[in-house]
Amino acid sequence: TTIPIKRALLSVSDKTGLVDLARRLSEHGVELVSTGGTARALRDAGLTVKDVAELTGFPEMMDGRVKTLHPTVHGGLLGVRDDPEHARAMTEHGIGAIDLVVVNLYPFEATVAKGAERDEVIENIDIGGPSMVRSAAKNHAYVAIVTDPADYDTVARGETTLDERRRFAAKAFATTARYDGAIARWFGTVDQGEAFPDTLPVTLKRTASLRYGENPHQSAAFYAATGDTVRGIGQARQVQGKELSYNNLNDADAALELVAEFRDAAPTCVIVKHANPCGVATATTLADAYREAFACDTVSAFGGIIAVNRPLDEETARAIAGIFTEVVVAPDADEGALAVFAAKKNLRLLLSGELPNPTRDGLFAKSIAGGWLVQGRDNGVLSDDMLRVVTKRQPSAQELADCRFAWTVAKHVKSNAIVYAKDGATVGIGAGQMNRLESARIAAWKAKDAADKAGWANPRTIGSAVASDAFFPFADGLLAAVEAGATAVIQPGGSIRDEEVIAAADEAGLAMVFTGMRHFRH
Ligand code: 93A
Repeated sequence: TTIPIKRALLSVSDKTGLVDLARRLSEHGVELVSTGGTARALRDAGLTVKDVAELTGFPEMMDGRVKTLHPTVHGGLLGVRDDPEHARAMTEHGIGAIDLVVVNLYPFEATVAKGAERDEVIENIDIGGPSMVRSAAKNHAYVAIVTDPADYDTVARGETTLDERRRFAAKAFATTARYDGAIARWFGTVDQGEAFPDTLPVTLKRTASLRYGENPHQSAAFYAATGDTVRGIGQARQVQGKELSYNNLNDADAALELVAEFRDAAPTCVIVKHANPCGVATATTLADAYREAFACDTVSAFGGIIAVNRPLDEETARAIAGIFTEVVVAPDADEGALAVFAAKKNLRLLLSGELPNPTRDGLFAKSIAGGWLVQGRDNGVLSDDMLRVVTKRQPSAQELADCRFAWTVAKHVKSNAIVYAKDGATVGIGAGQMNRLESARIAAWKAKDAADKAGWANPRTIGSAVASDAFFPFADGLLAAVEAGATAVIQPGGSIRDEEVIAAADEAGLAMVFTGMRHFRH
């Protein structure tokens, strides 16, 4: 399974380490084939290299859009060497085997990040590169595909083992998946504006006449979005309790959308009041998650709207039934839970079925006087590659987990949102203030108040992680979090005073991560 490299195709945008690798390969007698810029760089370094054009009999054309997309290249990558039919086809068409491909792709993300015009971004969607990466990775039984400069050393010795080639292939597909993901996201955000049709193709159906609107002097109705794929609070089934009010539906929506962020997580409970979460927690059991969520703000939880990410069980239902609760939303409920709630005639229980996908697309509309503002759903979720530690201190694993948790909750808190979290539970939430400092102070004050009420020696913000839905424009909001005892911060970054804020964080020994994504919610 160790295969000597006889011929290598090198085609890289980022030419770091290229010459060194090529030199070592040619020392092992490897024939080098390259695309235009790569070949030039190698020749400049005094190496002998064949142009892909010589292989294919076609020049690079259409501004380089078509360079390597040719059967001579892909046949050389995909041909199964041990298959007589494949071998015959290769001989018949003069296709030579390629044993190693070294590719890194057009810098799509960097082009977007530097704020390039649309045409330049489109031109930086690499087609030929990923095609070679995928062909070679599929045929890893014979071909090594290197997409990561960290693997240059491994192949520079002139041969590869099957184990190595498998590892390279997995990396290669992960690379192209990430690459396509970035492109799809770019289309999603940039092109959404252009994708809006002149008239909106939505069909709404009145499914409820509500007693009144936000206030008793306002009339109201609910129009459900129709369609097989639509899923959300509008499609939930009420199994018991008083008629839902306008505010109930609005709050239940907020609760369900937030808990849906945790659909693949451990048991999670969300308590919402006035469309803001007042407690969110993840724990080993749903009942514990409820108790933890409740502990964040025992005052506000009264008359709250609760959503959970697991079918309701009897123990959780009993805990919830302990205080006055307006609405409970769950994917499902077992017999025991249903029996507990049946005794609470007024409590509205909504079963949603499978939780909605937080990353789904869709339109979000809000009416203003004289029209509707329509935007794509805020379906942005954190991925590891978005996180950038900007402080001297790295967050610990627990801090990072709490940062992510606080961030996800903050996405669902009205701006300006500040959320303190510790051990998978919110411990202080500041919502809807007109400046960030005040939200930070209110959240800390609420945590202190909760500690006083519970008789704890210290507020739980000590040692917590804090999330901010948008960047800190000044260091003051961050300093309020420091004062409250937070040790880790997660925020989008991007303020012109980032340096000042980072310096304040370093000074206080905080670990801070930037997400590059903002979650305003108004
Ligand atoms: O424009 S492409 O999508 N069409 C191709 O056929 C093609 N083949 C390789 N881009 C293509 N490439 C990419 O060119 C590689 O992925 C690499 O990033 C880049 C190397 O070009 P050069 O050698 O000219 O610098």
